Amino acid sequence: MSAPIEFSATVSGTIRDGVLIVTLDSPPVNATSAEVRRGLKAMLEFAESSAETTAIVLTGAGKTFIGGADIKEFGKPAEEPTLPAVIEAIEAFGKPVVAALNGAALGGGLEVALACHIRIASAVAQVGLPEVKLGIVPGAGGTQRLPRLTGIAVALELIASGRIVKASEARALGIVDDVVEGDLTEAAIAVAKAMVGKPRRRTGELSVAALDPAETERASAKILAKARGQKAPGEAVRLVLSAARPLAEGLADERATFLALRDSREAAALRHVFFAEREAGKVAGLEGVEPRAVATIGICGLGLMGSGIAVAALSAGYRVIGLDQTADAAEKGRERIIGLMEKNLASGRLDQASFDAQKARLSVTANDADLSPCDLVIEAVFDDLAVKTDLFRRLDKVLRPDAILATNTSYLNPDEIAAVTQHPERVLGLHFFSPAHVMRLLEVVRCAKTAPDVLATGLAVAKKLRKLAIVTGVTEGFIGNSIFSAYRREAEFLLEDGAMPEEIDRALEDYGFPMGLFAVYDMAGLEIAWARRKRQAATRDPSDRYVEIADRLCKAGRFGQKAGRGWYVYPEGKRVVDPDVTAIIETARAKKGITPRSFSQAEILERLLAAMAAEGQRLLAEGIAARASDIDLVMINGYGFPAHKGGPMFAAG
Ligand code: 3H9
Repeated sequence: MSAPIEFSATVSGTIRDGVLIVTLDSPPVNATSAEVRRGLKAMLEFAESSAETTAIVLTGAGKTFIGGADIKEFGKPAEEPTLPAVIEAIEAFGKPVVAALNGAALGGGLEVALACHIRIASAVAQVGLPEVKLGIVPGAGGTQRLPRLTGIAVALELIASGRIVKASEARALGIVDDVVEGDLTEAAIAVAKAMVGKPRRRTGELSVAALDPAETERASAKILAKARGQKAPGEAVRLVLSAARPLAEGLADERATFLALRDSREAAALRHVFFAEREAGKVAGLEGVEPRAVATIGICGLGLMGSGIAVAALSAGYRVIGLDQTADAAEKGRERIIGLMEKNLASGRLDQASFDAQKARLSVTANDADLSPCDLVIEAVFDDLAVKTDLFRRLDKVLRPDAILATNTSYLNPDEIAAVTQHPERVLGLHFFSPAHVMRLLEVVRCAKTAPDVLATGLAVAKKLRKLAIVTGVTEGFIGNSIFSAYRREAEFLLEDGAMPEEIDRALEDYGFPMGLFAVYDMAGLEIAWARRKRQAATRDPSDRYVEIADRLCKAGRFGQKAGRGWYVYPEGKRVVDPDVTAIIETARAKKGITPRSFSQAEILERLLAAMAAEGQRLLAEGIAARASDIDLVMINGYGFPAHKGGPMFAAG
């Protein structure tokens, strides 16, 4: 083996048996920064002139092959050489180039691999072109080379969704040529040696059959329907569908599209979301704090929320002990949990062995003392202070002193719940969103006395549950429901001022929300919020503007979809405007002497977004949210705010 050869600070190689083994080492994810690109260019120049080098193996240091283009460089002036130029040089290279995928090959990373003359992968490798999730299309050949390996239909699905596939599936789809169980570098060297002097299979030179028009139509309609106004998926579809043309033409089109999208507001928003997610995990005051060990989780209250939490905990590998008020209720809870798991089994998300293992880790009881082995107990009982404080007093007696107690309250003050325990420092809030086994957001509530390692444990458990944890301080409704309340209040003001529910919903849906606010109310049911408003009536400041239209709807028995009517009516399941609702709104306006005026979509949006952003500012000023980007993530992941708009704080900026 030769002495190490440095091509740049991040790209180096050694020669063994005539094979130049090149390693990219640019933590954290070996992104193709300018430094890496310069190194690859220098490496090719060296390999070309080196008589000793007969072939190249390209691999990555650490657990990633190449994580993609360096997203931090986007928005800065371009530096030579460009990635497409490096990739073109790899594909055209006279000596065989083997990609040895030691880990994730994503975006520009997969594009590098696609230009290599053969791709072998370790079993842990993953490949994908996730660019659409960043509001862009692949910009270094992905839309043109991938279809040449997989056919247009598969490439369309992968590129338009950004789906990442495991090595075994990549092999089945023809993206990689082999999956290696043993030593990847050794296998790659053997492959490289065998390729010397043989004809090369250059991806760019392969032909690809155009898709038949019916299939094209069907596939693109499906993708565009999901895109909800985002540009990148549509552009990805256009580029992949036209991959049958000459490569150079396709590459030029792709590059121009990539550059235009990269500089768009949509891409900036999605980049903001990407970095916001990584930032959210960094919580002040927790540096070096070790979380407590958690193996067994108790869940109190096995209704819809508790069962969802149980399913999430079981699938993350925890033992779960469910508690409900009676043996009968506990058994019903167990059935509900198993029912949810069975759905996952039927859909293929869960295999039989995992199902059996999870079932074996679940037990239920109606006896508080049976929770004594728990390291963490999460309560998901009725959102009532007396019910929750009674439960916490009881739990405080049966749990080990180092066990953690979490409340899933949405609107109560967790400090008041913590105050009834002997050890308030072991109490925190874990506010799940329903259905808890599906929704990714988890608000982790730092109460006044929560100990740092208790908070750290909440975050560690959230990570294991594969949730996006956002730390929030205590305020009514925490981050999400505070902003949601402000948004809802503004929507009701708009309603009273003259906008109709369907106009407000259309404005929101055209903006990218999956469903308008009033349609969401109908889906969720209007009665719970009504009950809360009735409870709050006595303490409401009479000088506050109060819109009673929703109350009038409830009084008329319009509780939403379940009742067949709410803000809309639902003949044959389709949402339709109801003149009776219009009449209720008009009566309410008249009673207050309001002369309705018309609102443009832009005005509606502006008012709603401004209300959210103003409430967000309050949360920041009061230290409830640590950073604006945390607020954005809550609204995107819990309330349907379109990710490609970056969240309410980003949108306001
Ligand atoms: C692209 O390739 C365009 C091309 O088609 C065209 C070019 C011409 N750049 O996620 P983690 C940072 S677009 C810069 O926690 P993991 C991240 O911010 C790109 N930085 O690690 C974090 O920093 P910090 C297409 C990046 O092990 C740290 O790395 N590629 C990049 O859980 C660790 O990140 C993608 O979209 C990047 N590309 O997961 C893939 N990626 O520690 C994006 C990460 O300061 N990346 N960072 O907070 C991922 O999906 C995951 O990071 C990966 C590792 C699976 C690679």
